[in-house]
Amino acid sequence: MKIVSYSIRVALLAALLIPYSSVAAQETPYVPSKENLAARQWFQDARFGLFIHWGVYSVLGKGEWVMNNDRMTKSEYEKLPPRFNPTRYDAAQWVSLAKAAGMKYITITSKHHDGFAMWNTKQNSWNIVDATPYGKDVLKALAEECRKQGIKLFFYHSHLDWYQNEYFPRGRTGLYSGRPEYGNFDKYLDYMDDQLTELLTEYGPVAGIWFDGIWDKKDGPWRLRRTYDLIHKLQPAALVGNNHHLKPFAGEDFQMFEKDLPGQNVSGFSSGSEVGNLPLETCDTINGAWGYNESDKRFKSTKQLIHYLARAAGHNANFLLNVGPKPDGTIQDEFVERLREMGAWLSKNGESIYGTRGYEKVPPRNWGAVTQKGDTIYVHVLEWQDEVLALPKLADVKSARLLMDGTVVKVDQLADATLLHLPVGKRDPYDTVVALSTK
Ligand code: FHN
Repeated sequence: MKIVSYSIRVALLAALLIPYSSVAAQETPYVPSKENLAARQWFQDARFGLFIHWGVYSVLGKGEWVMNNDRMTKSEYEKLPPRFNPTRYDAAQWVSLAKAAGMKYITITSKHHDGFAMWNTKQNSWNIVDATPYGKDVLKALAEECRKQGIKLFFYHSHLDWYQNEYFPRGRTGLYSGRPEYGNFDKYLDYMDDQLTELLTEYGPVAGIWFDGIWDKKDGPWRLRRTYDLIHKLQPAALVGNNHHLKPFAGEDFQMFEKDLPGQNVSGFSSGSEVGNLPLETCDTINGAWGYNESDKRFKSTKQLIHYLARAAGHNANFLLNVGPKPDGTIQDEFVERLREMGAWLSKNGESIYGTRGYEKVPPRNWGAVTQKGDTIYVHVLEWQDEVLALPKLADVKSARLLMDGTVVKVDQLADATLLHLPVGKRDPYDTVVALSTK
C-alpha cells in the first residue's frame, strides 16, 4: 500500500514537470567557451571517427539490446559479467586500427542501456572492475592509448538505464527487468552526474559526451542543462551531443543523426531532426548491429562505406562508423578488412574529406557529393557511368585534375553549366575525386 501511494506520488510529480523539449526551449542561452569553439572546429575538420559499442552483452552475441529483447530480468542479466573476460583486448591495437582507417577520434560506450559501467566507477559494483573476472578498466587503457597515439576520445553515455531501480517511472523499454514499482528519478540523475564527473576528471581530456536514450521517456523530468553545464564546467572543450533525434537544445555542441544523412529520414529516427547550425555527425553500422552480433552477416561493402563517408562530407557532416567488438576483446575480421580498405582510399584521397565543408552551391546528388577547402572544390563522382558530368555553373574554375594521380580533367564552361570530362579508364573503384582549382 505504501509502495503504491509512493509510486502514484512520483508519477504525479513527473506528469507535472515539463517535458525536456520545452525545458530546453526555456533555458537561458548557452554561450560556448573559446576552448569549446576551437574543439568544434577541430571536430568538423576531423570528419571520420570510430564508434565502439562494447559491453557484457557481447558474451551472448545478440547485440546490445539483448536484455530488453530477450526479456531478461536483472538477476538473469547479472550472470553475464562473470562470463566477460576479454583477455585479448589490446587498446593499442584498437587505436592503431582507427588510425589505419583514417579516423581521427573514437567514441566508445562508457555505459549503454544495460547500465553496466565499462570503467572503474566508485558509485556501485555494476562495473567491469568489480563484476567481471577480467577486473580491469578498459576505458582507462583506451584513454591512455588514445593520448599516446594522438586520437581524441568521446564517451557514449546512456541516459536510459535498464538496471538502476531509481530509473523510475520507467519509460518505453527495460520493462522486464523485475525492478520494483518505485524509485527516485532525481537520485538517478544525481548518480548519472556523479558517474559523468568520474569520466571527466579521471580519464584525461575527454573530447565529448555522446548521449543516447532520452527518447525512452521523452517527457521525463530530465535535467539536461544542469548535466551539460556540469560537463562544460569540468572540461570546457568537451563537446556535448545528444541522440534525441530532435533539433539541438541549448548546451549542446553538435547535432547527430543515426543511420541518416542530415535532412533524410530513411531510418525512421530522424523525423524531428530539423538540421540546425551546429557541427553535424551521422553514425552507422558495418553490418546491421551496434553491439556484437554473431549471426548478422549483412556487411556493407567498402564501397558503400566510402560512399557514405563522401556523402556525409558533402552534407557537411562527420561519419562515425561503428564496430561491436567480440567478448574476447578482438574486432572481427570483416570489420578490420573494411576499415583498412577505407584507410587505404583515404591515404590517397583524404584531402577531399578532412578539413573540408559541404559545398553549398552543389548539394549532394544521386551521382555524388561535393566538398570544398580553401581554393579547391572536390567533386566526388560516386554513381556516374558516362564520360561527361554536368554541374551547375561554377564560374571560377581555373583547372581540374584527378586527385588520385593528377591526370588533367578537361572542363567546358557553358552559359549555364560546367562540364567535366572524366578520363576514360581512370575510375577509382570507390570514389573518383576531381579537384577543381579556383585560383
Ligand atoms: O538504442 C541505441 C542503440 O543501441 C545504439 O546505441 C544507437 C547508436 O546510435 N542508438 C540507440 C538508438 O537510437
